Parts: sequence; C-alpha cells; structure tokens
Amino acid sequence: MTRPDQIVAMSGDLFAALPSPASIEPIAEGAAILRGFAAPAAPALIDAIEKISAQAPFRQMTTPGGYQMSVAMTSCGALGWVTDRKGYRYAGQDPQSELSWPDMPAAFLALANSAAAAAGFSDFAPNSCLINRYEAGSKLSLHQDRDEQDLAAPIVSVSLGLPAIFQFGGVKRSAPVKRYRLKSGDVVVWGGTARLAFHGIALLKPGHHSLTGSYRYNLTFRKAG
Ligand code: MD6
Ligand code: FE
Repeated sequence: MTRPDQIVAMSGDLFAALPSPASIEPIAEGAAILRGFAAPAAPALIDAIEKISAQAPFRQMTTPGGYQMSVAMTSCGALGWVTDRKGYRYAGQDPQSELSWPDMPAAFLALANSAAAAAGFSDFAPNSCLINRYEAGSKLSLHQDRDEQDLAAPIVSVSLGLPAIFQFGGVKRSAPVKRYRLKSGDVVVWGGTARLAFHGIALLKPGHHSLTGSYRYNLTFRKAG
C-alpha cells in the first residue's frame, strides 16, 4: 500500500529528474529570456563550437581604445564581428587567417530562428554568429550592440556552460541596471525598443560545468548586414 504522502514524494523526485520546460520571462518591451530553450541542444552546440574553433580559433581582441578584451571570441556565418585599434566592425574574413569564417551550422540557424519565433519575431535569418568564451575573471562591460546595419532584426543570445549575471539597463547609459542570472540553455531574445539597450556580463565566477568545464560560452546571432 502506498500512502498519499509517499506518492507526493515520489512524483516530486520524478519531476525533479525531468528537464524543466522552457518558459518565457519578459525583461523589457521587446526583450525576453527563454529559460532552458536551448538546453536539449546544448551538447550538440558545444560540439559544433569545438569544430568551429579548430578552424577559427578563439582570440582576445583589442578595442579601439587599446584594451585587450577578457572574453575570447570567434565567429561563424557570412560575417564575423571583430575589433582592433581601427574600430569595431563586421568582416567577411577572419583577420588572423584571411579565410572566410566557418559556415553557420544548420542546427545553429534552426535554433536561432525558433527562439526568435517563440519570442514573437518571425523569419529571423541571421548571417552572423559571434561566439564568446568566458573564463573565471572574464567580463563584458556595459555596451550597446550598434554595429549592425538593420536594427529592425532581433538578436538571439544563447548561454552555454557556467552561469553568469547578465546586466540589462536602458537605452541611456545612465539608466538603472537590472541583473539576471543566465544558466546553460537560457536564451535571450531582444529587438524592437530594447534593441539599443545597454547590457553586459558581470565578472564570471570560477566553477565547473559538466558540458564546458571551466568556461561559459555565448552564441550571439545577428543579421549583421
Ligand atoms: C553574453 N551578450 O551573454 C554577451 N548582446 O555573453 C551580449 O552582449 C548580447 O546577450 C546583444 C543581445 C544579447 C546579448
Ligand atoms: Fe551585446
């Protein structure tokens, strides 16, 4: 005979073992966090990152102000985001190899398109995926994404591996900043009036993640040009 309290305890364990379903958390007009949306795809995405970075290695680029970024970056797709002393821009070739960036994997495109659609932006067709790699002590200072020609298209941003604190402000640098914890598989989609909001990633804490070890990766999908 199973008592009701035992059934409750058993089903609690059962549900605890299941991945939580994706849920939508609005953070501003035009911006939302899709919790866990990419969690099922995470292992395949990380395999793809390894293949891409074998062709176009992660590198710590320099800002126009001469500061070496703590985040290491690479790209795939037709255009890759780069920075050096000359400025921020999108480039069709990796400046290190002078070769085209690796192709965007079909699984990346499908994920970005379905996440955008889930957040209300249909027909998102990114031609650039910036891949950021963070380790303990890396951070990304508050910035706006404004190097894209078409500010009407949304941005889809996928977190993988170690958790991070995402800082999200307003379109003025002086606006108050809210903090959101992003876990592996969380996807941020933003467009519309939030498109030029200031945002950043707080100093990454050391840790270990079963899929990525000591790293956090972020995929940022954009229609760059
Ligand atoms: C990151 N993300 O999560 C950095 N930009 O590692 C971004 O800078 C970002 O998450 C534009 C839109 C969404 C983002
Ligand atoms: Fe950004």
